[in-house]
Amino acid sequence: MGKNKKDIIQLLEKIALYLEIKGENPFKISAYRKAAQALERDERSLNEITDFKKIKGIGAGTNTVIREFVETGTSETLAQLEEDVPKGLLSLLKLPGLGGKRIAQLYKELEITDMLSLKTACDDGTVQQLPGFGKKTVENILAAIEAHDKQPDRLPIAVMLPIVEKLETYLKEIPEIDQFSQAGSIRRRKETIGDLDFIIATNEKAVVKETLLQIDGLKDIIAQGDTKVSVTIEADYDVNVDFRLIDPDEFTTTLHHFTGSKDHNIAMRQLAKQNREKINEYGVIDEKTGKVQTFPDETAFFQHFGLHYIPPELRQGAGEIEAFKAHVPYIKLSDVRGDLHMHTTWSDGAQSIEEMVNHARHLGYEYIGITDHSKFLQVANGLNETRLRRQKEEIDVLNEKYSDIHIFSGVEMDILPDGSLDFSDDFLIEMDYVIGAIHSAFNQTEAQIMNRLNRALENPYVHMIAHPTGRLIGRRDGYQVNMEKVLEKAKETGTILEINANPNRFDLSSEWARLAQEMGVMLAINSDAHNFEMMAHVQYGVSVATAGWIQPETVLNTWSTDRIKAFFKAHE
Ligand code: DGT
Ligand code: CA
Ligand code: CA
Repeated sequence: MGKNKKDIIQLLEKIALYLEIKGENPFKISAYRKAAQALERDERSLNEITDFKKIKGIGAGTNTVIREFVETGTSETLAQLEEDVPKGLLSLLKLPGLGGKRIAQLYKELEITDMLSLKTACDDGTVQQLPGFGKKTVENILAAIEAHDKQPDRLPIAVMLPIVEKLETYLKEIPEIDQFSQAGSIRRRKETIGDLDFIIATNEKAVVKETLLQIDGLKDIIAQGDTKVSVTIEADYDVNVDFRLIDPDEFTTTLHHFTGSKDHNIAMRQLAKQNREKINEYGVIDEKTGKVQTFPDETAFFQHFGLHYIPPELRQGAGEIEAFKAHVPYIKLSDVRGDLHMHTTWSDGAQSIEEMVNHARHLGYEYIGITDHSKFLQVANGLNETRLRRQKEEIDVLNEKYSDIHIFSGVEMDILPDGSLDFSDDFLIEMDYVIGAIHSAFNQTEAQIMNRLNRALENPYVHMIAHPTGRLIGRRDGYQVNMEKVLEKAKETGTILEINANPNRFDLSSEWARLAQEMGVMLAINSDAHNFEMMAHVQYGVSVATAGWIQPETVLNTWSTDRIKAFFKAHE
C-alpha cells in the first residue's frame, strides 16, 4: 500500500477539517485532532506500532478509522465526508484567514459553497453581517480571492515537477515514441518556469499527436501543427505545455535548440559562424556545401564545436562556451556520497531511522546524518537533550548493525528569536555535528536576524547553517539576511552553508552558492528529507550547484566518511 505515518496523520487531520466544515460536534472533531497529535508525538514508525489503541489519545473510533486505512489504503469515513461536503468549500481553505470554523459558518448561514458564491456574498454585504466577520475581514477575503484568481505568469519549479512526472509517465506509455526529453527552463532547472517543453522523437507524428490530445487534465488546445502541439493542462494551476514532434535523427539538434537558453543559443551560433556553419533545430549546416549534419547525442554535438558537454543548468550565455573549451570540473549527482540533513519519526519525519538508513543504502550512500528538530520547535515534536541522547543510542546500535554505511548523529537546532541557541555548548559537544536553523520570527529586522545567524556561525559546535535565507520560491522572500556578511562570517569560522535541495527552497540559490565558492566557503547539498521520496531531491540540489559552477571539492558530502569525521572534530 505504501502508506506511511504521515499519511495517517494527514488523513485524521483531513477528517477533522471536513467535520469542522460540516459544523459537527466539537468533541468528535477534537478526537481526530488528538489522535493525529498522538501519532505525531509517537517516535515509532508505522511498522513498529502493533496496537494503535494503546497510544494515549487514540480511542475506539479513531482506532477503527486508522486500522481500515492501514489495511485497505482507503477510508470509508473520509469517502462519505467527501460526498457530503461540497468540493468548492475546500478550495476556500486556500484563502488566508479562512479556516474550517469560518467556512462552516459561511456554508450554514449563507449557503456559500465555492469561491464565486463567497465573492458575491462579500460584494452584496451579507458576509459582513455574520458574527465575527467585520468590514476588514470581508476586505481581506476579497483581496485574497482576487490574488488567487490572478495566476502568476511563471510558476515555482516545485509546482511544475509533479506535473512533469505525470507527463513523463504518460509519454513513456506511448509505443510510437522513440525517445523524449524535457527541454526549456524545466530542463535547465530554473527556479520559476513559464511553460513546460518536451521534445519527442517519432516516425509516427500523427498518431503521437492524437494520443497527446487524450492526455489527462487537458483543458485547452492552444495550437496543433504537424510538429508542435501546445496545450493547457489543468492542475492546481493551469500549465502550458509545448510538445515538439520531430524525426529521430533530428532529436539532438532540436533538443539543444529548445533547451536554450536563448542567450546560450546566440553564443553557440556565433561560434558556428566562425566555422562557416549554421545551427538550427534540424542540424548543423555547412554554409559552403549546404550539407546538414545531425548528432547521436549532445556530447557529440558539443564535440563538433570543440567543446566539452555543457550541462543544461549552465547554458546561460554567461561565459560557458569559452569555459567549456577546456575541462570544467562541475559537480554531478554521482559525486554525492551521502546526505547530511534529514528527519525521522522522532520529530516530524514519516520514517524511522532504520528505514531512512536502508533507503540510503539502497541509494548507494556511504553515510547519512540524522538531524531531527530540537526542542524549541514543538510543532515538529522537536527533541530535548534526553531524547537526543536516546536517539544517539539507537544510532550507535544501527552503526554496529550495518557495516556498509555510517550514520552521523546530528541535530537541526533552532536559533531562537532572541539569538540564543536551543542547547548549551556542554550538550552540543556530545553530537557528531550540529546544523543551526531559523524557523521562527521571520519578520525581525536585519540587525536582529544577523545577530541570530552570527551567534550560530560563531559557535564552535555549530558546523552548518540550514536554508540560510529562509525563502520559499514564489511564496515567501525569507528573512532580512545580509548574505555577504554571512558568507564572510562563514569563511572566517569555517561554517558550512547548506544548499537545501527541496525544490520549494533551493536555498542557497545558485548565485549565492557561486559567490560562496569564490570566497572559499564550504557548502553541503542536503535533501532535508521528511520521507523516502524526498531523499531524491538531492538531484535538484546538485542542479542548483551546477548552475553555480560548484566543484565537487567545495561540497562536504562529496567527501569520504573519514574526511568528514575529521572535519567535524577539527571544527570544534
Ligand atoms: P520559460 O518557458 O519562460 O520558463 O523559459 P524557456 O527557456 O523554457 O523558454 P521557451 O519555452 O519560450 O522556449 C524554450 C527554449 O527554446 C528557449 O530557452 C530558447 C529556445 N528557442 C529557440 N528559438 C526560439 C524562439 O524563436 N523563441 C523562443 N521563445 N525560444 C526559442
Ligand atoms: Ca518553457
Ligand atoms: Ca515553450
